[in-house]
Parts: sequence; C-alpha cells; structure tokens
Amino acid sequence: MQERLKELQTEALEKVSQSANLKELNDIRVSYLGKKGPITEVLKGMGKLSAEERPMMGALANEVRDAITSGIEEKQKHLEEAAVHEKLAAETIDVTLPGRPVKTGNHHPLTRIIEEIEDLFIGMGYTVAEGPEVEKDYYNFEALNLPKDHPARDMQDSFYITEETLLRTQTSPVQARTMEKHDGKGPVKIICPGKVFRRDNDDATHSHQFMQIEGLVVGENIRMTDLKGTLEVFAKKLFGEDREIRMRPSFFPFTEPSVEVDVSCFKCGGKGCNICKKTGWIEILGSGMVHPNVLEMSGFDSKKYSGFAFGMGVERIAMLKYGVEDIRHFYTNDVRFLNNFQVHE
Ligand code: FA5
Ligand code: MG
Repeated sequence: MQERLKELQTEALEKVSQSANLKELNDIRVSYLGKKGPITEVLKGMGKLSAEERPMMGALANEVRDAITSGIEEKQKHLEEAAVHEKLAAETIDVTLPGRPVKTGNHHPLTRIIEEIEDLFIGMGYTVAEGPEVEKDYYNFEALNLPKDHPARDMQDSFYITEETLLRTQTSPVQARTMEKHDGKGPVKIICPGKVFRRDNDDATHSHQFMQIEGLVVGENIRMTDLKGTLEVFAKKLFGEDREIRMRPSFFPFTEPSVEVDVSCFKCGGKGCNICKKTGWIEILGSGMVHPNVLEMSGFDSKKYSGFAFGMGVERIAMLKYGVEDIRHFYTNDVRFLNNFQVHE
C-alpha cells in the first residue's frame, strides 16, 4: 500500500509536469485527488491494516495528497504566468509602425478669406459687427438714402418677404444700425461680414446669394485719402504688391463721392478673357464717403462728422486670391474642390 501511494505520487507529479494547459491540469486534479480517485481507493483498504500501521499510512496518504496538491498549484501558477506572457506578446504594439493619417475637415475657403480680412482690419483697430439677414426695408434702403421710389433700388434686385422686410441685398444696413446705436457720438470703426441675397442671374462671377464684408469709419476729419490708404493696404496685403488695383468713379446713393475698386484679372493678367468679361479687371468692392443724409438719418451731425464706407464681395476676392474660375464652386461642396484648400497644421 505504501508503495502504491508513492507510485501514485510519482505518476501524478509526472503528469502534472507534462500538462500543457490549465484544463489538463484540472483533469489531473480531479482524477488523482477526487472522491473516485486512486488515493481514495487505496485508503479504502486501510481497514485491513493493523492499529499501528493505520496512522502511519494515514499520514503518508496525506503527505502524498499534499505533494500532489502543491505540485498542481505550482504548475498552475506557472501556466497562468505563461498565459499572461503569451497574451502580452500577442498584443504588443509596434511603436515603430507609421501612424494612419487622421482625416480632418478644413475651413471653407470663404471662411478663410473672411478670417484673414477680419484679422487685417482688427489689426487696424476695427471691431466686428453683425446684423440680420432678414432685414427691414428701412435699414436696407431708406436709412441709406434710398427712399421708396428711388430708381437706384433697381441696382439691386431684391427678394422681398413682406412689403417692409426683405433678404438684405448688401451688408450696408449694418452701417445704419451701428450708427444708430452710437447715438451721434463717434468714432465708429467696424467691419461686418455676412450673407446677402439678390435676384441676380448666376454666372461665373455672380451668385444670387453671396457674401460681403462691410466697413465703416465715422469720425472727425475722416477724408477720402483715408479711404484710399485703407483700401490700398488691404489690397496689397491680400493680393500681393504686384497685383494691379484701380479706383473708378462710381455711384451709390449712400456715398458721395463713390468709387469702385477693381483688381487685374488673375486669369489673363489684364488682357481680357471670359472671366473678366474681356475687361481685364474684376470688381471687388464699392466704397465712398458716407453721404451726409445717411449720417443725419442715423443721428450724426454731418457738419462735425464725416466717414467712409466700403462693401467688398468675399467670393470675388477668394476667386482672385486662389484663382477660382467659377463662383459656383464655392457652393456646390465638391470635396475635390474643397480639398485644394486643405491646411496642414
Ligand atoms: C454694394 O453692395 C454696396 N453696398 C457697396 C458699398 C458699401 C458701397 C459701402 C459704398 C459704401 P455692389 O452692388 O457693387 O455694392 O456690390 C459690392 C460687391 O459685391 C461687388 O463689388 C462685388 O464684389 C460683389 N457682388 C455684387 N453682386 C454680386 C453677385 N451677384 N455675386 C457675387 N458677388 C457680387
Ligand atoms: Mg458694383
């Protein structure tokens, strides 16, 4: 019996050391130490032993059982550690692999132009103002020296909502709104970017919805030369020193005198092509000295104050700056177009 127990111990430990995984190890535990296992079987024969032999055999049986148990425990620890190592090895991250590029969106070219122009004017002491897109006829026209039956209203075909409200045709109503808020006290120095709407036929340089940036400066002794200097700084900064600029006399009911500013065509360089309609120039903005009537209507004393204003077409500027041949590209959201403006930061 003693031998049989020793044999079982050797046999069990041998199997334990050969077991390759936790399941095998558990099977060994069940088969050797379980109720139906060979040790229990051997111990059943204890009844046949003498009173002196019995405790000795009992102690031996316990020793064998303990030896097997601790053998199993040790092996289990070993197998578990190995499993962890294996798992870690399988999950190793190769830090030397190049990363996958993350696709990000980017600012729309019009947003970029607006931000660039805003920065430029903020640098010159302007603040940014806003006004509603659905505007009162009063601010869009009347307060700008365009009474109801003024023929110049035809210059900007409008989308009316009611008789008194319309989609603003220009950002100039923000001039009137801002001056009103200032309560006759200067100085005023704002720019105002925003959407405007006109019943224009869409073509390469016209859209029925486009963006403008309005500028307004009101103060004492503001002169035409201040306007010219400001616009020159703006144009050179945006288009580069070598781009040609011209100021051309024009008419707006809310400015006197009025000028329009053209930039030489980016496509033909001034020779004349389909984009500039054979003129060699692309008009980017209207401007002038604020009409005394406009100052007075918004509560400013036109004897004390003078001012200049301008309204630039954002799309036209973006077209010139980026060489975009059709204004409609800005609105059709073709990613092949938009990806050209991807900024890698
Ligand atoms: C105006 O809208 C005046 N409010 C500008 C102004 C402001 C004059 C302050 C004096 C003082 P005009 O209608 O010319 O002016 O439009 C201004 C600019 O908007 C144009 O120079 C052009 O760049 C752009 N623009 C006009 N119509 C369209 C259109 N349909 N699509 C795209 N851009 C346009
Ligand atoms: Mg014009």
